[in-house]
Amino acid sequence: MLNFLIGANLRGIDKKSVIVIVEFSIFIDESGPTPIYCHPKIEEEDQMDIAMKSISLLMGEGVYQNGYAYENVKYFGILPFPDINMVGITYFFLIKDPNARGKAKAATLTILVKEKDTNFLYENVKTLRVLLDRTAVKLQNPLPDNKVKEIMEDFREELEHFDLTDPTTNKLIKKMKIIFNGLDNSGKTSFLTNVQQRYSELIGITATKGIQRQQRRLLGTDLLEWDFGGQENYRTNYFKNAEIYLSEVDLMFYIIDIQDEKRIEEAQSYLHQLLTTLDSFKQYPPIIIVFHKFDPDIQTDLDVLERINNYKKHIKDSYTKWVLKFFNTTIFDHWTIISAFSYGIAQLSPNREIFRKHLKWISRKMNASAGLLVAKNSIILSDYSENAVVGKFIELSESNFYNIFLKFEEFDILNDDFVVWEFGNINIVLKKFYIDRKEFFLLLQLKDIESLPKFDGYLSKFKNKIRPLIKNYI
Ligand SMILES: Nc1nc2c(ncn2[C@@H]2O[C@H](COP(=O)(O)OP(=O)(O)OP(=O)(O)O)[C@@H](O)[C@H]2O)c(=O)[nH]1
Ligand SMILES: [Mg+2]
Repeated sequence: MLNFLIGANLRGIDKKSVIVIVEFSIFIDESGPTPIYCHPKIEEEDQMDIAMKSISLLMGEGVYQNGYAYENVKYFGILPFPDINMVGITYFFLIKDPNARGKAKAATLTILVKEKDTNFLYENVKTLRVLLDRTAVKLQNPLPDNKVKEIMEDFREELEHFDLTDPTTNKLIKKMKIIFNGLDNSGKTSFLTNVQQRYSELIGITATKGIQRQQRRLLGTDLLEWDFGGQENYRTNYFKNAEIYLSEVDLMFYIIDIQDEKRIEEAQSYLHQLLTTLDSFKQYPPIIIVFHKFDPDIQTDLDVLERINNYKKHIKDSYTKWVLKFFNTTIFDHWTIISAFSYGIAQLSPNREIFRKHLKWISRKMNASAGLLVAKNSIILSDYSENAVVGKFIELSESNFYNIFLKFEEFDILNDDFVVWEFGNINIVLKKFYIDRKEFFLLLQLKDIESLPKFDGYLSKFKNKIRPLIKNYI
């Protein structure tokens, strides 16, 4: 087995290199997942293991598209290969082939590192993704063996040049720095407190003095939340010492008090200053703009809505270097906050597309128009909906179902981890389940209940599909 080989210094591998194996595999109709190119030449059994794990991650109905728009089928994920003590970054794509079933063949390109170097993948995820994509495009047509070899060797060479990052920053627990910014009194601390559902503490919040840091563990990653007190004297200090406060940011929330019309300009100029600083550090993390204090009594106020739209447009047009997303939130509706927060966290997950793909799979099987996968602390790991209206509905109603479920549990009146609600033609299913002793919820909005008897079977497949990804959610 490979363990042995690594211990004995795998021949052909530069000891200093972090990247241990590169493999290209194809799913062949008659023989299943097949390694086509692997460097170095590890044992066949291990090559097969890599081919199987990476391809089976996404194989399934509907993948092939019958030769139609096959270029768009591209998934990317970080997965464990525990049998060989490695972690890989895998790119799943289709190769055009008129003779194959579905007129295309599934293929994967995988880069593997030792488990202890997992961080290397995360730290370089963006660059690796570009390199993988570029190579996959070259491999997307049927090619003779020597051509494949040539492309793969070029790919390896590119990786060698790039593989210079010293993985001394190895941490067993990944850390993500998430910053919360906005003017004083905009509601940052209340927002964060609300994420924790600590309603009782909302009353006692006072202005934050300087920066308040707290840490939250989510599926093996530490989220370091930095709450930046927004008073002017603190703000000045953040910019003076920007390399301390504003470096290595993985995600930023910017909170704007939508009710405080007088200070909107000031809020915009603070945002501008923050983004200019991030730009000067060449940092382009996802930015979540939160229009906060969007309380129930002003939600239908046309002036407010128009104002929000104008700000949104202005911000979108002004800052094109970042991925920006906008949310309206209020502490009077926990859900608005949890959905903004979850969206931001999902941006940190390299596996988010694969999660959605699997959620879509079970939703389709169950004839559901929408689905949500929720972690125990009510953070949404993934969502799927057939259309925006259903998406909105499920978003707005989820927390209610979830809370009723928890109440049922509290009073011990459930004899199963499973509830179905029927509202006319809508059926809501909520199921609690475990993966590696961690608790999750799946919420589905069904169009009919015909598929209910098959739910357990589908759920167990779904769990198998997401199990390897959960550990590497972020
Ligand atoms: N109406 C309304 N008030 C809110 C909401 N969220 C927070 N507030 C109130 O806004 C005030 C300021 O909230 P904080 O959370 O302390 O604001 P902050 O952004 O942390 O302020 P600094 O720490 O000074 O930067 C408090 O009185 C909160 O009760 C909301 O959604 N709606
Ligand atoms: Mg505060």
